[in-house]
Amino acid sequence: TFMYTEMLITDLDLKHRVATKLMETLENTVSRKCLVLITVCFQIICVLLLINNILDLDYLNKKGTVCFFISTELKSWSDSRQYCRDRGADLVIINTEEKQRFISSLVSERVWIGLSDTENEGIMKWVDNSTLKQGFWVWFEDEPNNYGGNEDCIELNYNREKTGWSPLNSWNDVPCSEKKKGICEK
Ligand SMILES: [Ca+2]
Ligand SMILES: [Ca+2]
Ligand SMILES: [Ca+2]
Repeated sequence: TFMYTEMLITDLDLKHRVATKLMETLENTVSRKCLVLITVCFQIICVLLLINNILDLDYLNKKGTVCFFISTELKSWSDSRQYCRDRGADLVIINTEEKQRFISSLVSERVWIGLSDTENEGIMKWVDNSTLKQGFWVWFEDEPNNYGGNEDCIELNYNREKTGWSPLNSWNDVPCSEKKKGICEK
């Protein structure tokens, strides 16, 4: 009986050890598979993000690129406009506060923008023939005043010396023959 019991215990012990070993191997295999799966998933996500970024950049390049430049010569409004057009651009159209602030930050002198009332006195039109939007007023104090009955072209006057100046009150109508640089937009 003693021998039998001992053998049985030994046998049970062996079975237990074998079972434990099997379980360990199984767990190792499963966790290794999990690790491989997670790694592969991570790589796929990385590749997808990369593709997404490239597509986004491509989209932005096609849609969002706007280029501004300042003419290098002092010219009348129409000659400044021609300067821009010769370079595939036109005088700038400022139709948002954000753009007004941005353009203001670019300049440090009086410059032409693409706005005038040459055709009909008092009706301001942009170079794309659209009428100046109501509610977007960034005129300098008491402007436009059509001073002397001869002011039909609009300058942006970045007057930093004058107290109370802000980027949002800087437009003024002046004679179109005045010579100054222009802001072009491409
Ligand atoms: Ca006029
Ligand atoms: Ca005028
Ligand atoms: Ca004026």
